[in-house]
Amino acid sequence: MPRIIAHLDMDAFFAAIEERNRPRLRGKPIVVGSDPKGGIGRGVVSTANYGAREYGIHSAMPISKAWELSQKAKQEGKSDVVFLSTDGRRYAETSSRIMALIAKHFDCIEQASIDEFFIDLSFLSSFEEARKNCLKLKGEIKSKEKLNCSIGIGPNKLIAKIASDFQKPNGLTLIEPDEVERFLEPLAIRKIPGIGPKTELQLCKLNIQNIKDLKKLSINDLKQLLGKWGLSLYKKARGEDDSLVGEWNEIKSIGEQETFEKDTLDSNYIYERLRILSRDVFKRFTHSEFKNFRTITIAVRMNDFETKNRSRTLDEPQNNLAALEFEAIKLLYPFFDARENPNRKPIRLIGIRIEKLSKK
Ligand code: TTP
Ligand code: MG
Repeated sequence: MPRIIAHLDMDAFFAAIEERNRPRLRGKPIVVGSDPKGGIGRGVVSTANYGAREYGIHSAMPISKAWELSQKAKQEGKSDVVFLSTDGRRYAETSSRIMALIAKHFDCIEQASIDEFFIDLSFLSSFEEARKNCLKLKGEIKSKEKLNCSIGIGPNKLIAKIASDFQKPNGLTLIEPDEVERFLEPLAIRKIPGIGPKTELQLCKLNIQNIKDLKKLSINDLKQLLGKWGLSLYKKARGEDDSLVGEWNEIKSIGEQETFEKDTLDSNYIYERLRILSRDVFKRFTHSEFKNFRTITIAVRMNDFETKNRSRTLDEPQNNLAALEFEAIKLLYPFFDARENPNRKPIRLIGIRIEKLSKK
């Protein structure tokens, strides 16, 4: 019996919630993210709705760039972009309500991020039944939450996830086992979860653009090129994935980051910001289901965007703020001298996160 797995991903999630809550914004291009400050703002875009995406604006783009694109569109006589700040609490509340709604109908679910969910539908008799159930679920989310989502259905989590992205927004894509190969081969390698800009570049150099090209590499080629990740990629290119719903992407870290108003090497200021971020992270940790953490990681981005992550894993699990602050500050020291920052580049952003979280 083949498994039947669905992946549900909300459309333009943060922006769609804002649009729903403020009827005056209906139909307008919306960007949710940092304050653009008339073009000199320094953060990034969290998300853009589909109207704003038509202007070329997308997640993780510098907010100043999004501003520039919005001004260009305005000059061309197109609608003005509405810029909004993020309201994490409201998005998390909506996310939990959606989770509860899915859980009312299905037992085996995994929340993979704030706006995506896997559902194991193998108990249904056919893919056709799965499609009907998913259409019903989409309808229910629409009527209760006034939000659209896209769903992919396939024989495993990998195919379901790639399929949910295939006809966004408001799509439903069903890939049966005998269609997997034909579905995957023409797709760009970037569509495989886990292939980021780095792997993409490495493969691009070998003239590999789509999944069909990728399948020309043997297990050994891929192992040599990418190590252990190469082995897993070999399977993914063939649409294979045995992981169970509930196994992927459990919350693995809790983190916060901040882009400074001005690039700086003022150590007092940076230590103070790190302390505040540590407290925010700790607060989220104490409200989470986790009892301990073992790894502390800081991220430091310089003015030229060079970014370094530095981690320390403790021998014993910890649960107190002092340990978090102490380790974070130790990791930060070397960025004020030649060890981590020989050219004394000013710092643009710092981040801190805790990992290896445990519930006991
Ligand atoms: P996504 O599902 O990646 O994006 P989306 O829901 O906005 O758009 P779509 O799925 O229709 O393509 O991410 C879910 C939310 O997570 C998104 O609304 C905002 C947030 N997010 C960020 O804050 N930064 C990011 O870089 C990304 C990718 C998402
Ligand atoms: Mg989404």
